[in-house]
Amino acid sequence: MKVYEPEKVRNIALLGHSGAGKTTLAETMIFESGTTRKRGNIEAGNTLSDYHEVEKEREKSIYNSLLHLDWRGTKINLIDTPGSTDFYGQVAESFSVADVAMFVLNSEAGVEIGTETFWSAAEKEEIPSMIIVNKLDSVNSNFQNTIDMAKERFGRGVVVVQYPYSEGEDFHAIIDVLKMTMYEFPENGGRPDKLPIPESQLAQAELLQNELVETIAENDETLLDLYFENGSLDEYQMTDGLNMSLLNRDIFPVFCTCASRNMGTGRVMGFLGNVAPSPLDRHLKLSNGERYEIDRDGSPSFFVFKTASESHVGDLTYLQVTGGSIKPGMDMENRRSQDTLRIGALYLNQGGKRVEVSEVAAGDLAVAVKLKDLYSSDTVTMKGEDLEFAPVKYPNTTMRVALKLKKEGEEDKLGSALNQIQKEDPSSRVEYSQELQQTILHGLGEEHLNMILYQLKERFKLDVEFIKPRIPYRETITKRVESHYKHKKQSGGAGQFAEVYLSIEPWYEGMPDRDDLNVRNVEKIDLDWGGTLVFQNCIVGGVIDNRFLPAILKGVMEKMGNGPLSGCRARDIRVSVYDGSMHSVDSNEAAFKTAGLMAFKDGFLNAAPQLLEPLYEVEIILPSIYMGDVMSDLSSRRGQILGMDSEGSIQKIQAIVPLQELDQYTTRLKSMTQGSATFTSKYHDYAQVPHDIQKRVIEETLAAEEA
Ligand SMILES: Nc1nc2c(ncn2[C@@H]2O[C@H](COP(=O)(O)OP(=O)(O)OP(=O)(O)O)[C@@H](O)[C@H]2O)c(=O)[nH]1
Ligand SMILES: [Mg+2]
Repeated sequence: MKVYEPEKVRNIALLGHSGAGKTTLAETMIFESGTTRKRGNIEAGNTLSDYHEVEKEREKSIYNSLLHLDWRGTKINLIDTPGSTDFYGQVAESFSVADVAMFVLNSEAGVEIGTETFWSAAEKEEIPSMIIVNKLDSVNSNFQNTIDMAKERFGRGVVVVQYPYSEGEDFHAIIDVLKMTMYEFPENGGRPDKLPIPESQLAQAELLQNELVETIAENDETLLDLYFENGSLDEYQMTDGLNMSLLNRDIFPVFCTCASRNMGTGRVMGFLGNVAPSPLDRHLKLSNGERYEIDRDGSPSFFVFKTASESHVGDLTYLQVTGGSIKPGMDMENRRSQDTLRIGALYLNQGGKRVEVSEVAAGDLAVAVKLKDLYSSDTVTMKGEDLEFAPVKYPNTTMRVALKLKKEGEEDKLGSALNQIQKEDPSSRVEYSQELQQTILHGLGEEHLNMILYQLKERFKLDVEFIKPRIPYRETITKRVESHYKHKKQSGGAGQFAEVYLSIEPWYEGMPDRDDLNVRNVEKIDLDWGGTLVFQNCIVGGVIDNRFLPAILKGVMEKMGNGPLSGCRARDIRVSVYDGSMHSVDSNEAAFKTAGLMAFKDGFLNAAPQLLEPLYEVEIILPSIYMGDVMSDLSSRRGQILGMDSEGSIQKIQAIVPLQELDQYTTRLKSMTQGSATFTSKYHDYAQVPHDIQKRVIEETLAAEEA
């Protein structure tokens, strides 16, 4: 296998809504380039890209996969991504290394939500983007509608390079207004005949060509001058202009394919080879925000954009070479851990198949095996160098479940399985919550979480199920009380004695000092679980020794961590110790701790205690037609609307919703909006729960404690 120089490499991410035909398109491109002899398809479960059993079973992509082909001396790397937004993590990885985002649109449906979501992301990452309109052979194909939608959503930069001569079952030819040629395909696709554009189509083709030329010229002054001088641009000038406009995201050129019948991919690959940017035209981002240019002559380095593992092979590290070239046997250093690692075998992946190579040069993508302790987003350089690339931007999780083992004794096995899953899929997150006594799994939606459950069961052979995660409620009080406790024990030898008087009140930032008490010392404690405890020493006349105050605080803190009301953590309280007594022999720290704890507990329960629940700030993006349903559902979830915003037919809602009401919300939202809405949430604050819910929660918690 030859070493491809960076100018001969194209890194392309295939993106778009589920079912648009990305995997089929990748398969067809690789076949048409002559890189493989057989063309698989989704229905037969034999594509190069969807090689995982679960992908074959479900007939859709779940993991991103790396493929490559050679088109007339240019190596085109394809990263086929899943279209479901539940697998956004997989898409995010492709953004780290893609120089072109190739959006595949289903001509039956136009711009769908997955496409829209990933388009915005590609826009943020400033990745040059192009559009393939696929499925032009399907009965309901509507090219014009697809283009209109794309222009409406993505702007004037969307320009037609190709359009179908006819669509639906009769689809067999594409008119190309850059080449001013018609490509006519044989019955079963493959290499087309190049024909002059038919008379009946000339006017339309010229109109579209003008639009293309004008858009190109608009973005380049030299070309604009030439355009005014000659009234047109030749093909080479257009190609140059296209390259620049593509790079600057001024143009999103549109091509046509019928992936399942092998029509149109040759021209797309030609465009990628001749016009699309190479890694040298683009820059990578460093973690310090600066730009980095891929350097063929520089010191060897690479960036890890994905990790996986396979049963017979072990760890797989997906990487982009960012400097020089790398070869087996080289000793390099992981910048994060500063561990030395020796490069072993290097491969080019064709989905699950691999071809071994002896060298990979800057710009290119490859897979290394058996490199230990490399994580996605790691930078690897030669010893002691100072280089660190910006990490992959994984999306925030939107849904959580608790994991429950059905068999006891498998906790360690579950722990290491979850570690492995998180390593390979950083868009999932696992935490063991001491507070909730549950293992909580966070993900991007039901499909994502179910896929993790599937892995736990099938790959790691664990008998687990999902259960409802508990809510981290908090407790507080709503009025001031005075409380007194005398701890006295006389059993056999030494006795125990401690007496304290506490004043307990709700605390808030900026509350006035107690001028009725002689405040001698104030301790403000930021609690680990959020909120504050203010502890004041207001003892007069030394009725309690100073040395016993920390013990009283200890008692209070213990009860704060295991709230008097329901066992949840307490917050935002001011406790003033203002009186008490001690005994010269029987008083000790343990006695004062108990007295403090008991006085606090009694007082708390008399101070109109209140349960608090976590609120989340959610942002929902949805097509306007579903506004009514989503809004009334939000109000049934005790949601409080903060604002609404609209952009075209897309609406944005911001609201505050209790965490308790967000259980399964991702799924509900999808079903209400036919999968067209997305949402993100982040912790906002704690607030009082309504009385009826407080009653129920306390009963439930106490019942659970008893059980
Ligand atoms: N009629 C027609 N069907 C197609 C075409 N391309 C793909 N298909 C079919 O559309 C379905 C979805 O194709 P995929 O290639 O799996 O789509 P995808 O974009 O990879 O979907 P995800 O992996 O779920 O994101 C399959 O049944 C394909 O056979 C096409 O050009 N015409
Ligand atoms: Mg796919």
